[in-house]
Parts: sequence; structure tokens; C-alpha cells
Amino acid sequence: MDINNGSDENPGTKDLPFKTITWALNFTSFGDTIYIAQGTYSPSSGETFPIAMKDQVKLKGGYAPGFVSRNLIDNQTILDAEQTTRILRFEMTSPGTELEALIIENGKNPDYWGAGIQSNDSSFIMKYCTIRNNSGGEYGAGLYCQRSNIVLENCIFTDNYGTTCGGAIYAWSSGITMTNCLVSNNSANINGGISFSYKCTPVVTNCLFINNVGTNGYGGALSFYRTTALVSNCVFVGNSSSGAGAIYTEWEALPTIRYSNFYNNNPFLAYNAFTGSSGDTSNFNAWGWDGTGCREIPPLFHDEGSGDYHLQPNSPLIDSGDPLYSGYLLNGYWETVPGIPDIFPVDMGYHYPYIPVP
Ligand SMILES: [Ca+2]
Repeated sequence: MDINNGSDENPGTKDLPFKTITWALNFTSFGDTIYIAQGTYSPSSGETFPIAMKDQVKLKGGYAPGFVSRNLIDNQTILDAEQTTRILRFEMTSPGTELEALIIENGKNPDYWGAGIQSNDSSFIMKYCTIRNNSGGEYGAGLYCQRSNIVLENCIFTDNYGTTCGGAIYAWSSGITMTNCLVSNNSANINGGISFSYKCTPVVTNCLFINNVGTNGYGGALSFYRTTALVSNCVFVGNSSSGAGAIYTEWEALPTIRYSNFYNNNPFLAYNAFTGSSGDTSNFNAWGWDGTGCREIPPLFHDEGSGDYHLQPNSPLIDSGDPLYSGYLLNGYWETVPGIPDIFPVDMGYHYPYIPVP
């Protein structure tokens, strides 16, 4: 489908594509994929929001007009609600439901739960997506989820603003597996970045949390409430909140944090509700957070001021990740230093695609 060259009078083929996603979804069933050409799908170009995802259907963006090629950087596929309402909603979807290579922006919540994406009792995968400039979702401006199982790979959450809690993500009783994501410049009244609340089981690997702000307390980057978590190979820089800049735990939360780097999180790095005290990586082991491989060193980004979080060749994050990591970030398509694929051992933090097509 193609917002610029398609028509909802068409049969929805490669040569005669539909125009809007909402219309195309009417013709899908289990296992189908909708291929979406570059362009801005918005109320003013004819799209209808919120889009209700269908079970086991895939939405894939990043295609050139005519579907002759695919490039995620050159062929940006943007879902823009123009601040009118929520962008996407998942209700009881099952594994096999997928979003890929979409920019999800300018959502505004019609209620308390999620301005960009709302997920209830759903499973889905999101890859190569950017969730940005969504605002007003009191809980989870970028993504709100409850009783869901979500895999996030190579996604960017940036400039989302939640009026209450969780600027990028608010998760309740959900399993979130989050690998190689960039979480930057999100804010909320409390918990500026991500709030994992009540029986969540997040696994967060190779993510960069930078410049997230909890304006009135709890965590700047990550907050855990009655939840376990495994955080490894992650980097936390410049996050702030009066509760704790990088990691805030509320009662009965016990994260495991390994091979991660912390720098310039204000006014202090972490807060532990069990001990009722603030601290830094030197406290992790005694708190039961593990702390193996954790450090507090300037990360030496390539050009932090312009939002380029590649690493300088002498960055201490290089080769500092978990020495047992053997995942896809080492397969030659991912770089932290410009132009050089990461090789074993894995580098800490966010990796850019070495070739801009997955
Ligand atoms: Ca390496």
C-alpha cells in the first residue's frame, strides 16, 4: 500500500496498491503481511487513527514507491496522528503480530493509557521502529502495555512526554524483552524513561538511556515496582530525577544489573527501596543487584551534542559487554564505532545498523 500513489478503490496489489492502512487491514487475516511504501500516513493525507492491529498480521514499512527496493533510512514510513489521537492499539493479539520499520509519531492520548501505542493482553514484536513525539498519555506516552508480552528490537523511543508516569513506556504485569534500543529525551512527571510496574519481567540488553527526565521524582531512566528485571550491556548517561537519575526501585523490586555503564545521572545514580537509601554501582552487589561488570566512566560518544551516539575509537564501552553474549549484534551488521562492525566481545550500549536494510 502507498499513501501517495495508492487508492482504496484499488485491489491492493503491488502494481495497484491501497492508499490507507486502515482500509488494507480490512482484507487481512492470520499470517498476512501489509507492505507499506514510504510517506506520511496522517489524518490530513487520509489515514484514520487509531489503527486497530489484527491478530498475527505484520505491518512492514521502508519500501520505495513501486516496492522496487527497501531502505529504512531513505524510505521513511511515518504514521503521524498529528496530535489528534492514539496511533496504534493492540487487543488480544498473539505471537506473529508484528510492526517493522515504522515511525510512530505525534500521537496524543484520548484517555490515560498510551498516546503512541496501547497494548492490552497482547503479544507482538516491534523491530526497527521509532516512537517519537507522542504526548499526554498519562501512563506510557510512547507505549502503554498491560498483561502483554512484547519484544522490542532495534527501536528508538525519543521525545515522548507523559503527563504522569513513564514517558517512553509504562508496563504493567508484562514481559518485555528489549534488545538494542535507544531511549532518549523522554520525560514524565515521575519515571521519565520506562516504568516497569507490578509483576513485570523485563530483560533489557544493549540499550542506551540518555537524557530522560522525571520532572517530579522516582526514576529518570528506569523504575521498577514489585518486579524482577535483568539489565545487561546497557548505558545510562545524563538521566535525571529527584528519586534517582538512572534506576529507581520501589518496594519488592529486585533488578539484576550487569555489564552496564553509568555516567552523569543526577542527582545520584540509584535508589533502593529495601534499604531506603541512594547509592551507586559500588552498592549493587550488597543490594543483591549483582553489579558484575558495572562501571562509571565517561562513554566518549562520537558526537553526543547532535544525538550521534556512535562511539569514539577509544571509548571504554568497546568490548565491555557481557563476555558470554553471543547474540545477533555480533553478526557483522551492527556497529558502535562508525563504519566498523562490532566483533567479540560485544560492546556496551546501542548499535546502529551497519547496512540500513534488515
Ligand atoms: Ca566488540
